[in-house]
Amino acid sequence: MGHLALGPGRARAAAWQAALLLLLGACATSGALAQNNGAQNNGAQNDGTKTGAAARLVPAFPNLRFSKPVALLQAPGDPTRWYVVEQTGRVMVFDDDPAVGETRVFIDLRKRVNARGFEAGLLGMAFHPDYQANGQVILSYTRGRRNLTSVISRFFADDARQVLDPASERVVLTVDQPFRNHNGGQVTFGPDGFLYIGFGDGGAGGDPRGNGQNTDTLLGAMLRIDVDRGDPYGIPPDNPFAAGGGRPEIYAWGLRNPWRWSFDAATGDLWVGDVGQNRIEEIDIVVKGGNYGWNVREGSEPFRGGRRPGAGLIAPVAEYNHDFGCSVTGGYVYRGAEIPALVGTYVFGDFCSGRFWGLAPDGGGGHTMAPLFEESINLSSFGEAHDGRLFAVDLKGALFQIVAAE
Ligand SMILES: [Ca+2]
Repeated sequence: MGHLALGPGRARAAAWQAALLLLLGACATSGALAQNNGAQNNGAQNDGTKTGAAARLVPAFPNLRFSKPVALLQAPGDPTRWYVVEQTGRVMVFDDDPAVGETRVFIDLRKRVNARGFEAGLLGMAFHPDYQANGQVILSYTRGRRNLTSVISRFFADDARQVLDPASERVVLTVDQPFRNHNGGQVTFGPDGFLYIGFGDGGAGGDPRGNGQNTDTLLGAMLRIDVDRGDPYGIPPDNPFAAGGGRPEIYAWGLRNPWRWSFDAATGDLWVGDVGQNRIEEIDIVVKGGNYGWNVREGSEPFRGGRRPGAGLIAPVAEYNHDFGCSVTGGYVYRGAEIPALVGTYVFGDFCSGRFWGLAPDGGGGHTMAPLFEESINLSSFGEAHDGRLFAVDLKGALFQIVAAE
């Protein structure tokens, strides 16, 4: 992540869509665009129109601006409000009304968070599934001066669920970061009630310490812990290393920087956007015990002489190279009612290029990747409403909604 690609006009869209189709064709023959089980995707037959005409992006709350927003979510049981995580250290709350003109502070951690650095700061928030009853919220942030530490902490809301109390912090888990980038940082409760945590490989470039393939470190992995049992947490008994062989918190590994990810509201599938090194951005469906290849593979290709697919490494569901962006932002499988053509399609995009794609089931167990639209935003995250509406977050401060194309 790092550079801005601004101002791609709509006139260019046709050109890059055509180029993408060429890429998909090339990928299909080389196996670079493969479905989860390693079988080849029929991307070459993609005509680019299945989802390409379905949706567009519009300003969602045009009167609101935020300070480096990186997450957007609703609280369980409350469809009337939104919460925005600002990387600079606050969480803001506002009414779900396009005309809303006011936000208020849910919690201010600016003095506790180290947000100096492109990938540091307040990075994620997860409401406990029983939030309305217990007031629990998990926050994820980086702290420290010379060296960063990733912190996963529990906080408690007031009785009216209007604010989070900064003094209520109880640290759940910390991980020292050897370098300042690739901090991952999303936290989300899964449909199984366990807390999932995404951590990057520790940073620098090329994963110099081999954290991605090392199951004795929490870096380069998706974790799954039980915050309702144990002190400060418990291990789900069916975690891959619950009985030994690696860190028991690990759910899946071989990830470089799983920045944004989600559970399909209908199926529970865990979709992860894993940010690539210099060449390939990828989307994975992450399963328990899966090894997603980093740093022996970048996407579906060997990285610096690493081994070929098939040696126990799970290939991406989809990928694109850096002709089309520089840093993938994982999204959601659309389950809303307003865009029938998009239902069941996984929507994601690129932070740098502002290009959005859809991955639609191809009927044969794989997915077909097609461009959706392109906008001049720095796509930091997506947000899913309880009713399935999908939103996009621009790190520059604004929120957008994905709506049906006219
Ligand atoms: Ca991978």
